[in-house]
Amino acid sequence: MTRFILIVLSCCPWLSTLVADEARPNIVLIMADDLGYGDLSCYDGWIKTPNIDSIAANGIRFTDYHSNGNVCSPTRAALMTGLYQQKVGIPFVVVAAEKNKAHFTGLQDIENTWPEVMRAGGYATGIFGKWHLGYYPQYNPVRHGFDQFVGYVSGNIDFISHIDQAGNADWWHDHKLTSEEGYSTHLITRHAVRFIEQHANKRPFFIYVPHEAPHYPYQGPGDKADRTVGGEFNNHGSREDKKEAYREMVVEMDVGIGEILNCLRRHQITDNTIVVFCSDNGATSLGSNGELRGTKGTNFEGGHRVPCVVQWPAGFPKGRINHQLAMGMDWMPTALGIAGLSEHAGRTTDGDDLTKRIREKQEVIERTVVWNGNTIRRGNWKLMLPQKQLKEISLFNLHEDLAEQTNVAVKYPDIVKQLIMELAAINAENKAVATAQPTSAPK
Ligand SMILES: [Ca+2]
Repeated sequence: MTRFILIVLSCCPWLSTLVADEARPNIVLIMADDLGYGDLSCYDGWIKTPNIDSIAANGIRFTDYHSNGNVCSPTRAALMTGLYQQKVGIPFVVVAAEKNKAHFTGLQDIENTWPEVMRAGGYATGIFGKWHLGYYPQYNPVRHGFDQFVGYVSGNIDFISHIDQAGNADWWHDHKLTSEEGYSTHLITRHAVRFIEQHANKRPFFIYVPHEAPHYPYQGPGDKADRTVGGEFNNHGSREDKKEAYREMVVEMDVGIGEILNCLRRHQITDNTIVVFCSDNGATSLGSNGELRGTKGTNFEGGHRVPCVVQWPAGFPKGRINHQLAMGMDWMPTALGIAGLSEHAGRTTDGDDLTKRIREKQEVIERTVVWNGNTIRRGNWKLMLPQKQLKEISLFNLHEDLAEQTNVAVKYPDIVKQLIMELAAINAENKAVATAQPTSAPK
């Protein structure tokens, strides 16, 4: 029998691709926008999210997972490249207003992106939702490895009229600005499901589903549009009961995730599909970061320690809690390792392949990572230079003080000194290889 297969394979080389494809898992990467550590029911949070919880029950729930940035664009730059966002030249938010130079920045052609590698390796690739890595045509996701893009390029849009906070229409099918009726969360789900239906059991696929929820404007599925082109509006929306709107937004996203999981079941590809769900930074004060200090936009744990669950029934254990320190930039090297595409990663990634740490029960491995050039973590130690909401150099022991209430810098001067040196070294390395960004409209 084996001999027969070998003969057939040598006659028909394309068959070997098919055989290999059959073994390679599909990947569904779902990311919420501004969802906090204390929002989901599987993290003892205040919103019931049975579908996201089911991913945790079927796989792994991380307790020490972090977004690379404490705001949107940097996290996405790191996620798409496996690199620190500083190296990609996107350490700040790409803004909608043209008067700000950060409006002209975006993902440059020189980057070797995760979808580019997947596509070159035979995967069908699609993105449905928020991009936020550049406004200009050369930054469009279809120029950076995605076969298909439906969604928006700015930081947020009206969930119903799809207008960004600068008052511009922002809903795209690939390169084309389009108008499509529907609540953005529903459209994101619908297009993701359609893509899966088109490719299931034909080609392995990689889809990236960056949801808008629960970022402002706070609008539930039953609300009216607040924004009009060129009109005046409150960016956060007109609802009085914003906290309730926030809850409705998370619930609706969870329902959509249920539809994606159902679609996988319908096509009998659940077993060999990796589903990752995470957030891109911590919650604002409207949501919950649980016991963590700080919110979105700060480097306290509340700014970047976020929910993350993953399932892959054919390859990962079930129902496990994982305490390893993990980051957004780890998912690209993890996926490439599993898909057998690691050698095509381009620049050496800063992220780690998490596969072994997910599969094997082991002691937590010490790791050193940084946030935003002024915060460093090594093992349980976290050092923060003076910054937003923090006047003095601070050292926290997260093992004993997850809420970052007690600065122990004076007690451990040697650790402070070492961490400041390590932070400076990583900053220097990131700066030395950082991709240049234009300061005016790119040609
Ligand atoms: Ca965000």
